[in-house]
Amino acid sequence: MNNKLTASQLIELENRYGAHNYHPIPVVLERGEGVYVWDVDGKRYYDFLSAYSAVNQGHCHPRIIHALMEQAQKLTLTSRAFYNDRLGLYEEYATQYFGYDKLLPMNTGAEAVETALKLCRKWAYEKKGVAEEQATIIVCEGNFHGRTISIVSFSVDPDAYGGYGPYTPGFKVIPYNDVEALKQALLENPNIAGFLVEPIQGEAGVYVPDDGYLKACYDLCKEHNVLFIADEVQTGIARTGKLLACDHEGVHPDILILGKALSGGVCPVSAVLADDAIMDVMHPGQHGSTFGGNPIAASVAIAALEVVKDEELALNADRLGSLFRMEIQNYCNTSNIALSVRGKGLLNALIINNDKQKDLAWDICLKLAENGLLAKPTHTNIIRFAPPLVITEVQLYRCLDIINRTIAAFE
Ligand code: IF1
Repeated sequence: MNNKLTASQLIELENRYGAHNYHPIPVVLERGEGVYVWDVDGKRYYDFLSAYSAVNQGHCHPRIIHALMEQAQKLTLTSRAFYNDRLGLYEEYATQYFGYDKLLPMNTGAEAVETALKLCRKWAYEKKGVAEEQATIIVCEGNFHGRTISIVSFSVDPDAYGGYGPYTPGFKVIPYNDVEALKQALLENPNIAGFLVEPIQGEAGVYVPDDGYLKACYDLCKEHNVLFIADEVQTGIARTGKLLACDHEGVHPDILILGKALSGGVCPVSAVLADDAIMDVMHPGQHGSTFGGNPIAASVAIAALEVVKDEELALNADRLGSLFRMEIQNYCNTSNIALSVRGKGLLNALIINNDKQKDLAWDICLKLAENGLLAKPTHTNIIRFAPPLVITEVQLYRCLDIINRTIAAFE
Protein backbone atom coordinates (compact mmCIF):
# COMPACT_ATOMS: atom_id res chain seq x y z
CA MET A 1 0.00 0.00 0.00
CA ASN A 2 1.44 3.32 -0.96
CA ASN A 3 1.44 5.39 2.25
CA LYS A 4 2.59 8.50 0.40
CA LEU A 5 0.40 11.50 1.15
CA THR A 6 -1.32 13.15 -1.80
CA ALA A 7 -0.54 16.70 -2.92
CA SER A 8 -3.75 18.03 -1.38
CA GLN A 9 -3.03 16.21 1.91
CA LEU A 10 0.45 17.75 2.03
CA ILE A 11 -0.95 21.20 1.22
CA GLU A 12 -3.51 20.70 3.98
CA LEU A 13 -0.74 19.86 6.46
CA GLU A 14 1.04 23.13 5.63
CA ASN A 15 -2.20 25.07 5.95
CA ARG A 16 -3.00 23.44 9.26
CA TYR A 17 0.41 23.43 10.94
CA GLY A 18 2.44 26.09 9.08
CA ALA A 19 2.35 29.86 9.43
CA HIS A 20 0.55 31.43 6.48
CA ASN A 21 3.37 33.76 5.47
CA TYR A 22 3.38 32.57 1.87
CA HIS A 23 0.83 31.97 -0.90
CA PRO A 24 2.52 29.27 -3.00
CA ILE A 25 1.54 28.11 -6.47
CA PRO A 26 -0.38 24.88 -5.65
CA VAL A 27 2.36 22.45 -6.72
CA VAL A 28 3.97 20.01 -4.25
CA LEU A 29 7.55 19.23 -5.23
CA GLU A 30 9.55 16.21 -4.16
CA ARG A 31 12.58 15.97 -6.47
CA GLY A 32 14.86 18.24 -8.44
CA GLU A 33 17.62 17.67 -10.98
CA GLY A 34 19.21 20.35 -13.15
CA VAL A 35 16.49 22.53 -14.68
CA TYR A 36 13.77 20.03 -13.72
CA VAL A 37 11.64 19.47 -10.64
CA TRP A 38 9.01 16.75 -10.15
CA ASP A 39 5.86 16.94 -8.04
CA VAL A 40 4.54 14.17 -5.79
CA ASP A 41 2.51 12.80 -8.70
CA GLY A 42 5.59 12.40 -10.85
CA LYS A 43 4.79 15.38 -13.10
CA ARG A 44 7.93 17.10 -14.41
CA TYR A 45 8.34 20.87 -14.62
CA TYR A 46 10.95 23.28 -15.89
CA ASP A 47 11.87 25.40 -12.87
CA PHE A 48 11.81 29.06 -14.02
CA LEU A 49 12.14 30.49 -10.52
CA SER A 50 15.29 28.65 -9.36
CA ALA A 51 14.29 29.26 -5.73
CA TYR A 52 14.68 33.00 -6.41
CA SER A 53 18.11 32.47 -8.03
CA ALA A 54 19.48 30.12 -5.37
CA VAL A 55 19.86 27.08 -7.66
CA ASN A 56 21.83 28.76 -10.48
CA GLN A 57 23.90 25.56 -10.78
CA GLY A 58 20.72 23.48 -11.24
CA HIS A 59 18.92 21.37 -8.67
CA CYS A 60 21.05 18.84 -6.76
CA HIS A 61 24.20 19.42 -8.83
CA PRO A 62 26.23 16.20 -8.37
CA ARG A 63 29.50 17.96 -7.54
CA ILE A 64 27.82 20.11 -4.88
CA ILE A 65 25.84 17.21 -3.44
CA HIS A 66 29.05 15.16 -3.31
CA ALA A 67 30.76 17.94 -1.34
CA LEU A 68 27.78 18.09 1.02
CA MET A 69 27.61 14.34 1.61
CA GLU A 70 31.36 13.87 2.01
CA GLN A 71 31.59 16.64 4.59
CA ALA A 72 28.37 15.65 6.36
CA GLN A 73 29.91 12.29 7.23
CA LYS A 74 33.02 13.92 8.72
CA LEU A 75 32.17 17.13 10.61
CA THR A 76 29.11 19.36 10.26
CA LEU A 77 29.55 22.12 12.84
CA THR A 78 32.19 23.30 15.29
CA SER A 79 30.99 26.88 15.94
CA ARG A 80 33.72 29.52 15.62
CA ALA A 81 34.91 28.77 19.15
CA PHE A 82 37.44 26.57 17.35
CA TYR A 83 39.03 26.46 13.91
CA ASN A 84 37.98 23.85 11.35
CA ASP A 85 39.86 22.42 8.37
CA ARG A 86 37.49 23.78 5.70
CA LEU A 87 36.80 27.45 6.55
CA GLY A 88 40.26 28.85 5.80
CA LEU A 89 40.35 27.02 2.45
CA TYR A 90 36.94 28.48 1.54
CA GLU A 91 37.89 32.00 2.66
CA GLU A 92 41.10 31.84 0.61
CA TYR A 93 39.28 30.48 -2.45
CA ALA A 94 36.34 32.91 -2.32
CA THR A 95 38.39 36.06 -1.57
CA GLN A 96 40.65 35.31 -4.55
CA TYR A 97 37.62 34.36 -6.67
CA PHE A 98 35.95 37.77 -6.12
CA GLY A 99 39.08 39.88 -5.52
CA TYR A 100 38.90 40.88 -1.86
CA ASP A 101 41.19 40.62 1.17
CA LYS A 102 38.66 39.16 3.62
CA LEU A 103 35.34 37.28 3.87
CA LEU A 104 32.91 37.24 6.81
CA PRO A 105 30.83 34.02 6.60
CA MET A 106 27.11 34.09 7.45
CA ASN A 107 24.09 31.96 6.50
CA THR A 108 21.15 33.85 4.99
CA GLY A 109 21.08 36.85 2.69
CA ALA A 110 19.44 39.01 5.34
CA GLU A 111 22.14 38.09 7.85
CA ALA A 112 24.77 39.12 5.33
CA VAL A 113 22.98 42.42 4.65
CA GLU A 114 22.74 43.11 8.40
CA THR A 115 26.44 42.26 8.70
CA ALA A 116 27.30 44.69 5.90
CA LEU A 117 25.25 47.44 7.57
CA LYS A 118 27.03 46.90 10.91
CA LEU A 119 30.43 46.81 9.18
CA CYS A 120 29.63 50.03 7.30
CA ARG A 121 28.51 51.87 10.43
CA LYS A 122 31.54 50.69 12.43
CA TRP A 123 33.86 51.75 9.61
CA ALA A 124 32.18 55.19 9.54
CA TYR A 125 32.78 55.74 13.27
CA GLU A 126 36.29 54.30 13.47
CA LYS A 127 37.73 55.25 10.08
CA LYS A 128 35.67 58.08 8.59
CA GLY A 129 35.22 59.90 11.89
CA VAL A 130 31.42 60.14 11.83
CA ALA A 131 30.08 61.05 15.27
CA GLU A 132 28.73 58.09 17.28
CA GLU A 133 25.15 57.08 16.36
CA GLN A 134 25.05 59.66 13.54
CA ALA A 135 25.90 57.29 10.64
CA THR A 136 23.34 57.28 7.81
CA ILE A 137 23.15 54.67 5.07
CA ILE A 138 21.44 55.54 1.78
CA VAL A 139 19.11 52.96 0.23
CA CYS A 140 16.76 52.99 -2.77
CA GLU A 141 13.02 53.01 -3.23
CA GLY A 142 11.83 49.57 -4.33
CA ASN A 143 14.60 47.87 -2.40
CA PHE A 144 14.42 44.33 -1.13
CA HIS A 145 17.28 43.25 1.13
CA GLY A 146 15.62 40.75 3.46
CA ARG A 147 13.06 40.51 6.23
CA THR A 148 14.70 41.55 9.53
CA ILE A 149 13.28 44.52 11.45
CA SER A 150 16.22 46.79 10.57
CA ILE A 151 16.04 45.84 6.89
CA VAL A 152 12.27 46.32 6.61
CA SER A 153 12.76 49.64 8.46
CA PHE A 154 14.04 51.06 5.17
CA SER A 155 11.64 49.21 2.89
CA VAL A 156 8.99 51.24 1.05
CA ASP A 157 6.71 48.19 0.65
CA PRO A 158 3.88 48.22 3.24
CA ASP A 159 3.65 44.43 3.00
CA ALA A 160 7.31 44.21 4.04
CA TYR A 161 7.30 46.76 6.93
CA GLY A 162 3.63 46.98 7.96
CA GLY A 163 2.99 46.15 11.60
CA TYR A 164 6.64 45.77 12.55
CA GLY A 165 7.44 49.19 14.10
CA PRO A 166 9.14 50.88 15.82
CA TYR A 167 11.68 51.07 13.02
CA THR A 168 15.47 51.23 13.06
CA PRO A 169 16.70 54.79 12.33
CA GLY A 170 19.75 55.81 10.29
CA PHE A 171 18.58 55.22 6.73
CA LYS A 172 17.80 57.64 3.89
CA VAL A 173 15.64 56.44 1.00
CA ILE A 174 16.25 57.90 -2.46
CA PRO A 175 14.80 57.00 -5.89
CA TYR A 176 16.49 54.08 -7.67
CA ASN A 177 18.28 54.69 -10.96
CA ASP A 178 18.66 58.41 -10.11
CA VAL A 179 22.28 59.56 -9.85
CA GLU A 180 21.28 63.15 -9.11
CA ALA A 181 19.27 61.99 -6.09
CA LEU A 182 22.34 60.25 -4.69
CA LYS A 183 24.47 63.32 -5.38
CA GLN A 184 22.03 65.53 -3.44
CA ALA A 185 21.79 63.08 -0.53
CA LEU A 186 25.59 62.99 -0.27
CA LEU A 187 25.88 66.80 -0.37
CA GLU A 188 23.16 67.30 2.26
CA ASN A 189 24.61 65.07 4.96
CA PRO A 190 28.30 64.69 5.94
CA ASN A 191 27.47 61.63 8.04
CA ILE A 192 26.68 59.30 5.16
CA ALA A 193 28.48 55.98 5.81
CA GLY A 194 27.37 53.93 2.83
CA PHE A 195 25.10 53.42 -0.17
CA LEU A 196 23.37 50.01 -0.26
CA VAL A 197 22.02 49.05 -3.67
CA GLU A 198 20.84 46.04 -5.69
CA PRO A 199 22.59 46.25 -9.09
CA ILE A 200 19.24 45.09 -10.53
CA GLN A 201 16.18 45.27 -8.27
CA GLY A 202 14.80 41.74 -8.18
CA GLU A 203 11.68 41.94 -6.05
CA ALA A 204 10.78 45.32 -7.51
CA GLY A 205 10.22 43.43 -10.75
CA VAL A 206 13.69 42.95 -12.31
CA TYR A 207 14.23 46.69 -12.60
CA VAL A 208 17.43 47.15 -14.65
CA PRO A 209 18.93 50.62 -14.10
CA ASP A 210 20.30 52.73 -16.97
CA ASP A 211 23.74 51.81 -18.27
CA GLY A 212 26.33 53.69 -16.25
CA TYR A 213 24.13 54.11 -13.16
CA LEU A 214 26.22 51.84 -10.93
CA LYS A 215 29.51 53.37 -12.07
CA ALA A 216 28.25 56.93 -11.56
CA CYS A 217 27.04 56.01 -8.06
CA TYR A 218 30.32 54.28 -7.27
CA ASP A 219 32.29 57.37 -8.36
CA LEU A 220 30.08 59.65 -6.23
CA CYS A 221 30.64 57.39 -3.23
CA LYS A 222 34.41 57.56 -3.76
CA GLU A 223 34.21 61.35 -4.01
CA HIS A 224 32.42 61.55 -0.64
CA ASN A 225 34.34 58.79 1.19
CA VAL A 226 31.16 56.67 1.37
CA LEU A 227 31.12 52.88 1.03
CA PHE A 228 29.48 51.44 -2.08
CA ILE A 229 27.68 48.29 -0.86
CA ALA A 230 26.34 45.90 -3.53
CA ASP A 231 23.65 43.43 -2.56
CA GLU A 232 24.34 40.67 -5.10
CA VAL A 233 22.41 38.04 -3.19
CA GLN A 234 20.07 37.59 -6.14
CA THR A 235 22.05 39.13 -9.04
CA GLY A 236 25.39 37.53 -8.20
CA ILE A 237 26.93 34.13 -8.98
CA ALA A 238 26.59 34.47 -12.78
CA ARG A 239 22.81 35.10 -12.81
CA THR A 240 22.97 38.26 -15.00
CA GLY A 241 25.55 36.97 -17.49
CA LYS A 242 28.65 38.09 -15.57
CA LEU A 243 30.02 36.68 -12.32
CA LEU A 244 28.55 39.75 -10.59
CA ALA A 245 26.02 42.23 -11.97
CA CYS A 246 28.47 44.99 -11.00
CA ASP A 247 30.93 43.48 -13.47
CA HIS A 248 28.79 44.78 -16.36
CA GLU A 249 30.03 48.26 -15.41
CA GLY A 250 33.45 47.36 -14.05
CA VAL A 251 32.39 48.39 -10.54
CA HIS A 252 34.22 46.70 -7.65
CA PRO A 253 31.99 47.26 -4.58
CA ASP A 254 33.66 48.30 -1.30
CA ILE A 255 31.44 45.73 0.41
CA LEU A 256 30.04 42.78 -1.56
CA ILE A 257 27.06 40.79 -0.23
CA LEU A 258 26.47 37.25 -1.54
CA GLY A 259 23.97 34.50 -0.71
CA LYS A 260 21.54 32.09 -2.39
CA ALA A 261 23.52 30.41 -5.22
CA LEU A 262 26.75 30.77 -3.22
CA SER A 263 25.73 27.29 -2.05
CA GLY A 264 23.91 26.18 -5.20
CA GLY A 265 20.74 26.06 -3.11
CA VAL A 266 21.99 23.14 -1.03
CA CYS A 267 22.14 24.89 2.35
CA PRO A 268 22.08 28.51 3.61
CA VAL A 269 25.43 30.14 2.84
CA SER A 270 26.00 33.89 2.64
CA ALA A 271 29.06 36.07 2.82
CA VAL A 272 30.27 39.64 3.15
CA LEU A 273 33.53 40.46 1.34
CA ALA A 274 35.68 43.56 1.82
CA ASP A 275 39.30 44.65 1.91
CA ASP A 276 41.32 44.92 5.12
CA ALA A 277 40.85 48.71 5.46
CA ILE A 278 37.14 48.01 6.06
CA MET A 279 37.05 44.47 7.47
CA ASP A 280 39.72 45.22 10.09
CA VAL A 281 37.23 47.22 12.18
CA MET A 282 35.73 43.85 13.17
CA HIS A 283 37.36 42.42 16.32
CA PRO A 284 36.73 39.19 18.26
CA GLY A 285 33.36 39.11 19.99
CA GLN A 286 31.93 42.01 17.92
CA HIS A 287 29.90 39.92 15.45
CA GLY A 288 29.21 36.24 14.73
CA SER A 289 26.84 33.36 14.09
CA THR A 290 26.54 29.78 15.31
CA PHE A 291 26.46 28.27 11.81
CA GLY A 292 28.41 30.99 9.97
CA GLY A 293 31.44 29.40 8.29
CA ASN A 294 30.57 25.82 9.24
CA PRO A 295 32.50 23.03 7.49
CA ILE A 296 29.52 21.97 5.36
CA ALA A 297 28.85 25.54 4.19
CA ALA A 298 32.54 25.99 3.40
CA SER A 299 32.81 22.72 1.45
CA VAL A 300 29.55 23.27 -0.43
CA ALA A 301 30.39 26.89 -1.34
CA ILE A 302 33.78 25.90 -2.81
CA ALA A 303 32.06 23.28 -4.99
CA ALA A 304 29.26 25.69 -5.97
CA LEU A 305 31.76 28.34 -7.08
CA GLU A 306 33.89 25.76 -8.95
CA VAL A 307 30.83 24.65 -10.91
CA VAL A 308 30.06 28.26 -11.94
CA LYS A 309 33.56 28.62 -13.39
CA ASP A 310 34.04 25.12 -14.84
CA GLU A 311 30.64 25.09 -16.58
CA GLU A 312 30.97 28.72 -17.75
CA LEU A 313 27.52 29.52 -16.39
CA ALA A 314 27.91 33.29 -16.80
CA LEU A 315 28.56 32.89 -20.54
CA ASN A 316 25.55 30.58 -20.86
CA ALA A 317 23.36 32.99 -18.93
CA ASP A 318 24.47 35.89 -21.11
CA ARG A 319 23.91 34.07 -24.41
CA LEU A 320 20.62 32.35 -23.56
CA GLY A 321 19.30 35.41 -21.71
CA SER A 322 19.65 37.56 -24.83
CA LEU A 323 17.97 34.86 -26.88
CA PHE A 324 15.13 34.57 -24.34
CA ARG A 325 14.44 38.32 -24.33
CA MET A 326 14.56 38.51 -28.14
CA GLU A 327 12.05 35.66 -28.56
CA ILE A 328 9.73 36.95 -25.82
CA GLN A 329 9.87 40.51 -27.20
CA ASN A 330 8.89 39.11 -30.60
CA TYR A 331 5.86 37.57 -28.95
CA CYS A 332 5.06 40.82 -27.10
CA ASN A 333 5.07 42.74 -30.38
CA THR A 334 1.86 40.99 -31.45
CA SER A 335 0.29 40.33 -28.03
CA ASN A 336 -2.50 42.18 -26.24
CA ILE A 337 -1.45 40.97 -22.80
CA ALA A 338 2.30 40.40 -22.87
CA LEU A 339 3.54 44.00 -22.86
CA SER A 340 7.33 43.78 -22.62
CA VAL A 341 10.25 41.82 -21.23
CA ARG A 342 13.24 43.15 -19.31
CA GLY A 343 16.28 41.74 -17.58
CA LYS A 344 19.91 40.82 -17.90
CA GLY A 345 21.37 37.35 -18.39
CA LEU A 346 18.86 34.80 -17.12
CA LEU A 347 17.20 37.20 -14.66
CA ASN A 348 14.18 38.34 -16.65
CA ALA A 349 10.61 39.47 -16.12
CA LEU A 350 7.56 39.71 -18.35
CA ILE A 351 5.23 42.67 -17.86
CA ILE A 352 1.59 41.63 -18.20
CA ASN A 353 -1.30 43.90 -19.09
CA ASN A 354 -3.75 43.15 -16.27
CA ASP A 355 -6.08 46.10 -16.98
CA LYS A 356 -8.93 43.77 -17.84
CA GLN A 357 -8.12 41.01 -15.35
CA LYS A 358 -6.25 41.96 -12.15
CA ASP A 359 -4.95 38.46 -11.36
CA LEU A 360 -4.00 37.64 -14.95
CA ALA A 361 -0.31 37.10 -14.11
CA TRP A 362 -1.28 34.66 -11.37
CA ASP A 363 -3.68 32.82 -13.69
CA ILE A 364 -0.99 32.61 -16.36
CA CYS A 365 1.40 31.10 -13.79
CA LEU A 366 -1.23 28.52 -12.82
CA LYS A 367 -1.60 27.60 -16.48
CA LEU A 368 2.19 27.55 -16.97
CA ALA A 369 2.37 25.02 -14.12
CA GLU A 370 -0.30 22.92 -15.81
CA ASN A 371 1.80 23.09 -18.99
CA GLY A 372 4.97 22.03 -17.15
CA LEU A 373 6.78 25.27 -16.32
CA LEU A 374 7.05 26.86 -12.86
CA ALA A 375 7.13 30.63 -12.45
CA LYS A 376 5.55 33.07 -10.02
CA PRO A 377 4.50 36.71 -10.28
CA THR A 378 6.39 39.35 -8.35
CA HIS A 379 3.84 42.10 -7.71
CA THR A 380 0.53 41.77 -9.52
CA ASN A 381 1.49 42.06 -13.17
CA ILE A 382 5.12 40.99 -13.45
CA ILE A 383 6.17 37.37 -14.00
CA ARG A 384 9.79 36.61 -13.12
CA PHE A 385 11.52 34.09 -15.43
CA ALA A 386 14.80 32.85 -13.97
CA PRO A 387 15.75 29.25 -14.86
CA PRO A 388 18.88 27.53 -13.56
CA LEU A 389 21.91 28.78 -15.53
CA VAL A 390 22.66 25.22 -16.69
CA ILE A 391 19.69 25.34 -19.07
CA THR A 392 20.52 24.34 -22.67
CA GLU A 393 19.37 26.10 -25.82
CA VAL A 394 17.12 23.17 -26.71
CA GLN A 395 15.50 23.28 -23.25
CA LEU A 396 15.12 27.06 -23.52
CA TYR A 397 13.28 26.76 -26.82
CA ARG A 398 10.99 24.13 -25.33
CA CYS A 399 10.25 26.57 -22.48
CA LEU A 400 9.68 29.47 -24.86
CA ASP A 401 7.14 27.29 -26.65
CA ILE A 402 5.37 26.53 -23.35
CA ILE A 403 5.35 30.24 -22.39
CA ASN A 404 4.09 31.43 -25.78
CA ARG A 405 1.43 28.69 -26.02
CA THR A 406 0.24 29.39 -22.48
CA ILE A 407 -0.08 33.15 -22.89
CA ALA A 408 -1.69 32.77 -26.33
CA ALA A 409 -4.54 30.88 -24.65
CA PHE A 410 -5.38 34.07 -22.70
CA GLU A 411 -5.32 36.45 -25.68
C1 IF1 B 1 11.16 35.99 0.66
C2 IF1 B 1 11.80 38.49 -2.61
C3 IF1 B 1 13.46 37.74 -4.21
C4 IF1 B 1 17.22 39.26 -1.99
C5 IF1 B 1 18.20 40.27 -2.01
C6 IF1 B 1 18.72 39.86 0.26
C7 IF1 B 1 17.77 38.86 0.33
C8 IF1 B 1 16.99 38.53 -0.81
C9 IF1 B 1 18.46 41.07 -3.26
C10 IF1 B 1 17.57 38.13 1.64
C11 IF1 B 1 15.97 37.46 -0.74
C12 IF1 B 1 14.15 36.19 -1.45
C13 IF1 B 1 13.50 36.19 -0.09
C14 IF1 B 1 12.20 35.46 -0.28
C15 IF1 B 1 11.78 35.67 -1.73
C16 IF1 B 1 12.99 36.19 -2.43
C17 IF1 B 1 12.79 37.48 -3.08
F1 IF1 B 1 10.73 38.28 -3.38
F2 IF1 B 1 11.53 38.35 -1.35
F3 IF1 B 1 12.30 39.69 -2.83
F4 IF1 B 1 14.33 36.92 -4.62
F5 IF1 B 1 13.25 38.80 -4.92
N1 IF1 B 1 18.91 40.55 -0.89
N2 IF1 B 1 15.11 37.28 -1.63
O1 IF1 B 1 16.48 38.99 -3.13
O2 IF1 B 1 18.05 36.81 1.53
O3 IF1 B 1 17.48 36.23 3.89
O4 IF1 B 1 16.06 35.38 2.03
O5 IF1 B 1 18.39 34.51 2.30
O6 IF1 B 1 11.52 36.53 1.73
O7 IF1 B 1 9.96 35.87 0.33
P1 IF1 B 1 17.45 35.68 2.50
